[in-house]
Amino acid sequence: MSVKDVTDLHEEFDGERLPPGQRETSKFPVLSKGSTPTYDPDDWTFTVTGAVENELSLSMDEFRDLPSETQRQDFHCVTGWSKFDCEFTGVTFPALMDAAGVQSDAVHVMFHALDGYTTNLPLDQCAREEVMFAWGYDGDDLPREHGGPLRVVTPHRYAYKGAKWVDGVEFLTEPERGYWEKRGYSNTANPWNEERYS
Ligand SMILES: Nc1nc2c(c(=O)[nH]1)N[C@H]1C(S)=C(S)[C@@H](COP(=O)(O)O)O[C@H]1N2
Ligand SMILES: [Mo]
Repeated sequence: MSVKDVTDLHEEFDGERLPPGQRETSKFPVLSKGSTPTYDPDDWTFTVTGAVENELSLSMDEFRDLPSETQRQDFHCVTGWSKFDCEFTGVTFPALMDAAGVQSDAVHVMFHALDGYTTNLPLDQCAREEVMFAWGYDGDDLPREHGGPLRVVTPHRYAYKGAKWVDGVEFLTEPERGYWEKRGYSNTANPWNEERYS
């Protein structure tokens, strides 16, 4: 299995691999606003809505049939820890955009999750190959507490931009704010500028 290494993306932000104010951990801590939500795999559907040519409603099998890949990525939590060399397997955001056909007036994206969490990003910050919908982690299924069956990863942004338990992505024609972005975390969340709070 080939693994695409994107752990050099800090160079794009003129920063060190370890962003300022972060410390490296070998553990993978769990950070959730509440408890891990339960779900029924037979009823689970992933929806793509809003400013798209084809609104999608996919089962897990259908989702896993989309083109997928494995990437080695770093993970930066706004609370100050970074974990290097995480291997995530899943569908890249650009591959999902191809499947849905994004309309020209789409400028922003809202992610929706099973626990009611939401988070937002400008479309140009999502339309990057290292933004992934991941179901695999280090060769296994993504652990439930880390967002299984499916989560978003955003190695170019603090990890609160990556919704665990994601089950919907909504293409918007104007910006909106998600759960933490309404509660004082930075809307932009660039780790190399320490954009932690707004
Ligand atoms: N659905 C959902 N996604 C979420 C969260 C959450 O509470 N619910 N917490 C976010 C925050 S603040 C962080 S730091 C990361 C933590 O991911 P981890 O628990 O896998 O380390 O998930 C993000 N995604
Ligand atoms: Mo976080």
